Amino acid sequence: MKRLISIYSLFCLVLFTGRAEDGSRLWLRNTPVTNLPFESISYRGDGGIAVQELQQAWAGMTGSRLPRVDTPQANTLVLKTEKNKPLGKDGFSIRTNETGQTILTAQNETAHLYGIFHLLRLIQTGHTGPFNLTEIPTYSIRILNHWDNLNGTIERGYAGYSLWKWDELPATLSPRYEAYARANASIGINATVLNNVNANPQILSTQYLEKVKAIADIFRPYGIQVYLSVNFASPTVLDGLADADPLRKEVRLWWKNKAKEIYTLIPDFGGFLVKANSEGQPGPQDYGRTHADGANMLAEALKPYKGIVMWRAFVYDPKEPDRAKQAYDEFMPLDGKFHDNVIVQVKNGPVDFQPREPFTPLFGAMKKTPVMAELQITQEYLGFSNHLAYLGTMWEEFLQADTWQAGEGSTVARVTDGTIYPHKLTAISGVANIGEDTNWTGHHFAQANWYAFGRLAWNHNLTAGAIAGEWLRQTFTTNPEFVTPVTELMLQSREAVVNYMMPLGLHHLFAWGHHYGPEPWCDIPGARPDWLPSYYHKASSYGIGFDRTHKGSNAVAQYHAPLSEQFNGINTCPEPYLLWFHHAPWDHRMKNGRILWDELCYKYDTGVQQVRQFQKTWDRMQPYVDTERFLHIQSRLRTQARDAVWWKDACLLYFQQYSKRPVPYDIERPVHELEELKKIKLDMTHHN
Ligand code: GCW
Repeated sequence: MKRLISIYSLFCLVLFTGRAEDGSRLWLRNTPVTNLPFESISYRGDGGIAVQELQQAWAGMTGSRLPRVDTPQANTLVLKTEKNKPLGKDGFSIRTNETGQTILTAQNETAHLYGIFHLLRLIQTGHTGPFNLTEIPTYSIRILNHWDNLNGTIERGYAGYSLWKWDELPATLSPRYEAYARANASIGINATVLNNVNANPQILSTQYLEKVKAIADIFRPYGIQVYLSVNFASPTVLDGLADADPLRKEVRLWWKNKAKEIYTLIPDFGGFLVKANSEGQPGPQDYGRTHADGANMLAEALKPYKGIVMWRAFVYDPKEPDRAKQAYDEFMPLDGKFHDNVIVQVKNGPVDFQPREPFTPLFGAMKKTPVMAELQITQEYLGFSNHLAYLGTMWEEFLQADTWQAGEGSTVARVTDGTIYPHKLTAISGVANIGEDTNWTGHHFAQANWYAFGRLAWNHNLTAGAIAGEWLRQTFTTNPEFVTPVTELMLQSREAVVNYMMPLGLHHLFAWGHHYGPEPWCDIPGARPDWLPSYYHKASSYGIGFDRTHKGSNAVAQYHAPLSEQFNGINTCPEPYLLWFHHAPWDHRMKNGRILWDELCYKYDTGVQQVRQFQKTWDRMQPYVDTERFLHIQSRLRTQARDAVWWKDACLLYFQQYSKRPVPYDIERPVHELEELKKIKLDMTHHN
């Protein structure tokens, strides 16, 4: 009965509102607007995909088409294609002239499409012109990395199964492939890696390449280039070669032939992404060769077709006393040894996508080899798709971090975008949070992270706040009563996660197996030490934190002056990174006068209070949001609030055994028993 009623109410909802508010339309809602900047459009030929998209949006906004005129009049939107070197491949300009015409100039169809989506974004966020702007993207490759497996599961995916229906392809084409391409093009994303970096060699089999081709054909009009993750041992698995030694002739030939086969099917194929000699994946080191040997072999195979290799620097070894140092130690000696169609892909932080990490010191330090950042959009370590955590602020903090490698102002943004080191190859990647859930990302607010990644990849100088505001206006409403408080909520949300999970530079306190809840006590006999929380927090009766100073692992020395010394000094180290770089005594005096233990308690409590505040803010937003999305988000915030208390209690009760100090009396008392929390075992294998 209950089920019947809910089906009935859903039916009514659809009947009265016209559509279910299930989030499927993302930020592309084409909400009706009254004041439109043009009345007609003029273009050559058939106008291509740009005009098609504009007309579709126009129909949504006005219920009719934008009339085409042969001779531009006042209030005509004119699409102009012209050779214009400064605009580059993807750039465009939009100018309203004296006669009231709006001229959208670009070199090709895809750039026109970007221009159209830009205009639509402006219109949907309340701009009516006149326009006078030029947009040239910061990075030439703006790419998503899907960690999607061929069996339909997604590693660290929290929005259901994979969008790619490998079993049905190439015969059956899901309509979501095109919807996906459109959404990405709307924010300037121009490339995607379809499969997991823990790559199944089968992706390179002829059978799968035909499936890949079918997807690539759908993406092409939207300017999305397809890449694949490849398994370094593919020649042995697929064709029985004796080994995959990158210096052996047969192996090199195998890759050349494979590249030829791929490009015959997909002439604009992007290239390979490779995880090698990392977490058990095969790689050139299996044969005593270097990462450069491996990458260069693949680069050579792809070169004739202008393909590129994205070679990951995510490497660590249990033998290393400090995991955070290894990528730098392994890759710095190879600087300059890679072919020019190789780019080294480096995670933002030196450990692994934690709620907060300092930037990986390879940024800026590798000068002769192009380096690209890998960000994680999926919230592996930030509450999956249960927690509202807007990552725009995290990425802004990272991109604007000063590496000092070429003097002050050598921000991560500027050492990767070709400004400081003039590499032609520039790119940025984000591990996708997209799955087959109707709303694409599980949590409605997780759409904002996909959106923010695209916008920052297009322009890394945009602020997290501006992006959040843009996204909210398009996704919910332009009403400032809603936009102002919810932007504020979004801007605080990542810091809230840091506070209730791992404040003051703590990291990797996550439960074994999944990375959702806390298990700072976790100890599995025989387990790799660098997979256990105690390796990172090192709590003792003296204090807490990882000593990476000159007296400890000396990871600080991988940073350029003055950062190395700044991080090295316990009183000069920025407090958000204190326990990342220092094993500090419990009574260490913080800048606000509190001792470390007390400050830790206040931070955890602040995190909990912040989420409680988010709940209050959200409840006040009910009048501005459709019921469906309102309730969904409200429910997830409740989960987040409970989880925040779980994190606080688990960490404080556990660490208190070492600090032997009381939780400051003016904050809320723990409500759980440590022993009870230790018993929680989540089965996250079926989280999907
Ligand atoms: O973040 C860790 C994840 C692994 C992942 C690995 C990587 C794809 O826990 O699931 O594997 O990093 O980035 O290679």
